[in-house]
Amino acid sequence: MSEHPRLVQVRQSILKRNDVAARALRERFHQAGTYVVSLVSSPGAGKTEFLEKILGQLRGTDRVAAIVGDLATDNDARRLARSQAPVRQITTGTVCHLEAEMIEAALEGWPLEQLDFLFIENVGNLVCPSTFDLGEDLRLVLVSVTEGEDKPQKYPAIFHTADIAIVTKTDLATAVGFDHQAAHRSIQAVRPGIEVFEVSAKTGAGMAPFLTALRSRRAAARPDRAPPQVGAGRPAVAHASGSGDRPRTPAGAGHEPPSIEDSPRQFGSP
Ligand SMILES: Nc1nc2c(ncn2[C@@H]2O[C@H](COP(=O)(O)OP(=O)(O)OP(=O)(O)O)[C@@H](O)[C@H]2O)c(=O)[nH]1
Ligand SMILES: [Mg+2]
Repeated sequence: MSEHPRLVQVRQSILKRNDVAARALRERFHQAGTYVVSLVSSPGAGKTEFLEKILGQLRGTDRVAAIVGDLATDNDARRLARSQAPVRQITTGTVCHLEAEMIEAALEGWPLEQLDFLFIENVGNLVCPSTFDLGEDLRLVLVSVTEGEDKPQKYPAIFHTADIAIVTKTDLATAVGFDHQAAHRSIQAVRPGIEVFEVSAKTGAGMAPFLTALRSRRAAARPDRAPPQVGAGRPAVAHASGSGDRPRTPAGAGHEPPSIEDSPRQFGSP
């Protein structure tokens, strides 16, 4: 008997296990009232830079925290911690994506109910993360102007599972001859109707409309939670949330067993 059927079975089993864990996370996030947003993109598209700006701008009014995944190093957690928000790093070793059980482990000891927003930066990869539901409410897929306009059509799976597309590094658009209309056509061809924002985390352009949309999405998903009071924001620690209205469809990417640190490195106090 060839090995192929066995491999398929193992992948299905891993994905089913992830879906069970993600469902539990989503329920937990709902109960806690925490709105959870994940960020996916190719390596270097600007997730950390964008998230650092988001954390910095939301901190004054909302209780925010972040979890960041990378194969190695805690560089991104250190960068995000400059926002003064609590941040935890997951180091995945050889695993090219985050999984729900990794998020569950990283949440250990974090009082989710004290968080308005929890952000999860996935490992930089346009393929593997699409398969794994993390229990998030909202998935952002980022594509930078330097990557070319046709990335959505080349990597459709990640766009299929995303709720909002973000075109990043717009300050470089002219220098690289970025074709905005072609990029939007490419995104809409893969995910018709998806909301798209163009931002530059470097200059701050486009951040305000995105943050307004983010708050609206949270208000719609957590109608029982009063909007946070200005000045009440405190970097409490958190668990995540998820809406469940858009399942993350497994695609069967390659996989190795997760290797999360026993105690994820944390920056900032809960
Ligand atoms: N000019 C410009 N550079 C940016 C912008 N956003 C990010 N960069 C730069 O692009 C590089 C990669 O940005 P990161 O935020 O580290 O990208 P990332 O997606 O988090 O990367 P990984 O975590 O490795 O996948 C860095 O040198 C950033 O300074 C932007 O809006 N404009
Ligand atoms: Mg990063």
